[in-house]
Amino acid sequence: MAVKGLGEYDDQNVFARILRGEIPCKKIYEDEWALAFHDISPQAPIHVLVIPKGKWISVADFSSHGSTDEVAGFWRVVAHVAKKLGLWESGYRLVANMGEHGGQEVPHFHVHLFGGRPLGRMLE
Ligand code: IU
Repeated sequence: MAVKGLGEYDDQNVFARILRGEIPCKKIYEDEWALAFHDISPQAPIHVLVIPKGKWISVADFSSHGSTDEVAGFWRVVAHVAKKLGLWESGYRLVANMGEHGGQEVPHFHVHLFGGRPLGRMLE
């Protein structure tokens, strides 16, 4: 079920718990800004989630409580992971679902990174 509203951050959401090490993940990369891991239900040969360390639900939180360093640090991890997975030459797709209409299920901001095959114009 998609996230209804984009209000208060829920410390018990599954990605907050993964960040705290309470739930395991197949980690690809982690630094002070972000964590990247394989999606539990991959929709492409490569399907990775990159999540910021900050308590952000959506991009709106970039401006309300994300420092420039945090925002830049997060996006650098996205680029680093794409390179690490060998996707810079072939290309890849980034998707971020926001709120109910965006189909967001986990209320901690995340970017899906899809790759490993031609993806067509859109996934859905
Ligand atoms: P969404 O953009 O919020 O809809 O994406 C959430 C993703 O998190 C989705 O692709 C799930 O397969 C994925 N996921 C996960 O990797 N590990 C988990 O424990 C849970 C969801 I719950």
